[in-house]
Amino acid sequence: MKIHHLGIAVASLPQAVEVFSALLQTTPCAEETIVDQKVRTALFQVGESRIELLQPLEPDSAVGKFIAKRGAGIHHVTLSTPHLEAKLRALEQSGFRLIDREPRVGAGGEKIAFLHPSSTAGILIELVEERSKPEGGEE
Ligand code: CMX
Repeated sequence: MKIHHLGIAVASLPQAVEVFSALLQTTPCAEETIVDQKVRTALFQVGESRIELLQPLEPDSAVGKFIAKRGAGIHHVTLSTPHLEAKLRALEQSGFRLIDREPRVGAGGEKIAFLHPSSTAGILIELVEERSKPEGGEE
């Protein structure tokens, strides 16, 4: 697997975008509201990986509750894998606790699923299905 992105919970997306734009000397490659997850996101490309800033749209949301309990900071680590369904079955067999038993659609229309932090050393892990590269071309 590869590190696809790190998700960082922030209280204010505009403020965090300003900080990370200055730090990385670039602008976000994508911004998106994910209604289902109750977040607004900004994505920065960092080498082969990415940093995803997440601002909750509501206090009663996964990211809103996280900030209230723990403050802003790293919210999840996302790993990319081929064949997500098969990976979920294998992880479940190995004793990992799945939040999503089946993949769902996440940012950018990608297939994603979360593993519960209680079975992954306290870190929320998101899995995303690796997109196949176009034949003969770069990603
Ligand atoms: N990382 C590590 N631990 C976390 C966590 C996180 N991101 N979010 C919650 N927890 C911990 C809490 O600290 C709490 O621990 P304690 O019991 O020790 O206090 C425990 O999990 C329960 O927390 P909670 O606030 O009661 O939250 P819930 O149980 O309702 O939900 C979770 C927790 C992980 C199941 C839920 O947040 C979830 O389903 N997350 C997956 C979806 C998601 O995070 N979406 C936002 C990102 C969307 C995107 O990137 O597109």
